[in-house]
Amino acid sequence: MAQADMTPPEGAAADWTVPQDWSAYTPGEHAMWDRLFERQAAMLPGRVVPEFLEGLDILRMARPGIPDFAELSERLMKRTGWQVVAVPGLVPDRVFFAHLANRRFVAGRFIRRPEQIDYLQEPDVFHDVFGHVPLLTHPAFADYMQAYGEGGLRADGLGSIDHLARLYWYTVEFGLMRHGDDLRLYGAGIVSSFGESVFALEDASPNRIGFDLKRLMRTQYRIDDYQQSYFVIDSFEDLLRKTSDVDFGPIYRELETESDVAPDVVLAQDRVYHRGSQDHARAKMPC
Ligand code: HBI
Ligand code: FE
Repeated sequence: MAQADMTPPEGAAADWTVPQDWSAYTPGEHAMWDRLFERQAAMLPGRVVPEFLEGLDILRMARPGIPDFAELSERLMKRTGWQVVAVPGLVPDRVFFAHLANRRFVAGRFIRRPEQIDYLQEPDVFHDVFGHVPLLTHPAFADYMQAYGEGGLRADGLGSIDHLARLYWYTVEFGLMRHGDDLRLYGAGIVSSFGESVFALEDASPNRIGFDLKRLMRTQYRIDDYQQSYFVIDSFEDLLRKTSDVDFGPIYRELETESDVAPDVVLAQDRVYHRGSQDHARAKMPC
């Protein structure tokens, strides 16, 4: 994220928010949302954590069309004090952290075009609102997201955003959770993607490794393809416990002296749920 350009774009407020302007969406845009929603709603039951489906119900997200952020915020505010605000796209890290620290989730207002249905670089309204917002109805996860924002503002002051961003990446975006003897999805980057919702749980290629805070913050990640490792938490309460009464300062200092871990590696100390073949990544490598 280029931090130099902290001036908000034309039409955005000082905190980079813009009106969602819900009435400006076209029927084609609403139809794109419905197509993406129906595909995920049909395949997630049995794959996603129950808390996600409960969040969809609480927020009445099954209704047709792109949700109105004001309506989502009204329901969210009552549950966990969160609201959803519209932004033009990726915002500078500090702006992002400040919104999270104040229980405001920033969501892109644009929706992908048909030719982008299975992959786009910037988070659109389907990734942000379908992927991220339902779990904000869960108290422990809502607290975790606010703590991440507060931690991000501190990390920015320490020059440690890159290490902290890995925590967000391997939990909020691509996290898995234990569910009895099985695993379930909860990461927004997974649940908003048809292909990765299958790959992350069922494919033999990626590693699935038990959550360990420091180990995870050493681990690099890919932004251009399915993940080569997924990390597994026991519950949102456990994730919150393991990250909230922790002084990150000493961890950041230790991380400066330790080498990064490549995305495909399994370490001796890892709690291994599945040791991946990495066939998917190998097939993608230039020969
Ligand atoms: N901006 N709109 C938006 N959405 C994000 O998820 C986001 C962002 N800016 C920065 C960012 N994420 C990450 O780089 C931080 O976790 C560091
Ligand atoms: Fe996201």
